[in-house]
Amino acid sequence: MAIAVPESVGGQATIEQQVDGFMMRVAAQSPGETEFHQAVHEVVESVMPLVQSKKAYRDAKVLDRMVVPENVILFRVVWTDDAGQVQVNRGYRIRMSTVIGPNKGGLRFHPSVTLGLLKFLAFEQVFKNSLTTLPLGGGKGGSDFDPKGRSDSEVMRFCQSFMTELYRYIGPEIDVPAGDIGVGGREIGFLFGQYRRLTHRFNGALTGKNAIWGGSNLRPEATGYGSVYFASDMLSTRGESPKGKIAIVSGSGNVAQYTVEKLTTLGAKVVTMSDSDGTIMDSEGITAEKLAWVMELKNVRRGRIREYADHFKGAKYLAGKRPWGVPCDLAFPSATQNEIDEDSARLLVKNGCFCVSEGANMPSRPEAVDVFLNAKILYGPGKAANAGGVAVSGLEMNQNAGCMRRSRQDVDQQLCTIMHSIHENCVKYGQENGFVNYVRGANCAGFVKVADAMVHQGYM
Ligand code: NDP
Ligand code: 2IT
Repeated sequence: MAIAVPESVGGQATIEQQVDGFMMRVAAQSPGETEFHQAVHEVVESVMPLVQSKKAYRDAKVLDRMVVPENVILFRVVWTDDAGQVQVNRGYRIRMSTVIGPNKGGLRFHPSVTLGLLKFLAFEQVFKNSLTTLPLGGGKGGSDFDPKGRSDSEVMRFCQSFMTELYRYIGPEIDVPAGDIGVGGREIGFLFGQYRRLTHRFNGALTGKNAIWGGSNLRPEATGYGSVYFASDMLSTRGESPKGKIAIVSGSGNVAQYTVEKLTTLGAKVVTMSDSDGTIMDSEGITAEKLAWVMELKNVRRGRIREYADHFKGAKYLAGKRPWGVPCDLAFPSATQNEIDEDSARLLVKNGCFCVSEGANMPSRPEAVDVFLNAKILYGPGKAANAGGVAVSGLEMNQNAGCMRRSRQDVDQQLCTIMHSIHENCVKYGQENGFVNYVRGANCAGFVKVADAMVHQGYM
């Protein structure tokens, strides 16, 4: 049956009607891509008043253009497993926007990866990258390949096959992938090796490289550290700091690990980490020594977080549970999208949590976001709070282009400066009678730069 879809969002309609009309069209154009619709809805709700107030944005149809990728690459990845069996996966790269710089964004290897999931991530990335203050466009890619339980040789063969197609589409001035879920230092190494072999070039076509072959100091730490710096900035608006606070963290991968590290250094006590099977709760706190054990468990032995509770006797393992029921002051969702639903958000607020900083991309469902905003707690959405990772990727590109290397202190200083600037921009655009709505702030601040660049560069 044909769907009646409004052609335009102009006229006398209210902002809400305009948002609904726009979303009907997006849903009709991209059926079934629920995470993409969710991400678009959140941005459109924030920016529609800006669009309606500026004729140049309406005339140039900036919003209609932003929800259609510039280009999508979908390819077959064939490889053989250790048993000699042929395996077939799907590979993707979504080139969402190049209006303020080359496409930039991570690669995700996870069985849940689909075109729609990557479109949500690529869409978010455009605004996040705009917020970093650096000249970075937006993109995202990945595969439904599941690295869990695979040997290093299987991961290498998969990465080589993946890059054998992708290499034609990337490059330092074109599109620069990096890591995300399931893609860390090991995978970037295999991907870069194959890129170099196929192109006969050593350049900055990927970020997140090892520091001994072109990577930036502090890139592994950047997302987690940045999320804590952003939380500190939010806390400082209420005369508070992480020191002495109880924090919960979800996930136990790259972002979670360095979030725990920075929080602990700043004097907070972190009492949880998790993976897709369950959560560990350690009421004595995950100290630097315990975190070093977790890093060895996850990054070297590639084990499961439940082993923490066997090793550290005071800790409990909550099988099948997420951390949100554990009382805390600060929460750092750092695992995956939609990991906080409405009930979890209510529980967090009820138990006294007053600051949420999102290391993950879109970890809170829209109803959970409403709970945080209505409770007027400090809520930093992913596209602002986790922008430190891509920001240091931007610095890595810059170091590669200039054949130079910045010190750890220098990169940390720049990361702090960038996170402060993102925070300031969110405050500038998100003020609501003394309360800062960081969702609106991040969406509007990220949007304006991209929309202005689209107007300047003509219709394309
Ligand atoms: P990792 O692969 O290193 O770690 C992911 C962690 O999240 C693991 O503990 C994993 O558990 C858990 N997880 C993944 N999927 C699920 C799921 N469906 N349900 C429950 N837990 C899950 O990834 P990163 O740490 O790099 O990424 C974490 C989040 O941060 C993602 O949302 C990513 O998009 C975002 N992000 C990452 C950046 C980066 O620089 N790496 C930058 C900005 C954002 P398990 O082992 O069981 O799968
Ligand atoms: O979601 C993200 O910002 C990332 N996965 C990092 C992207 C990057 O290019 O460093």
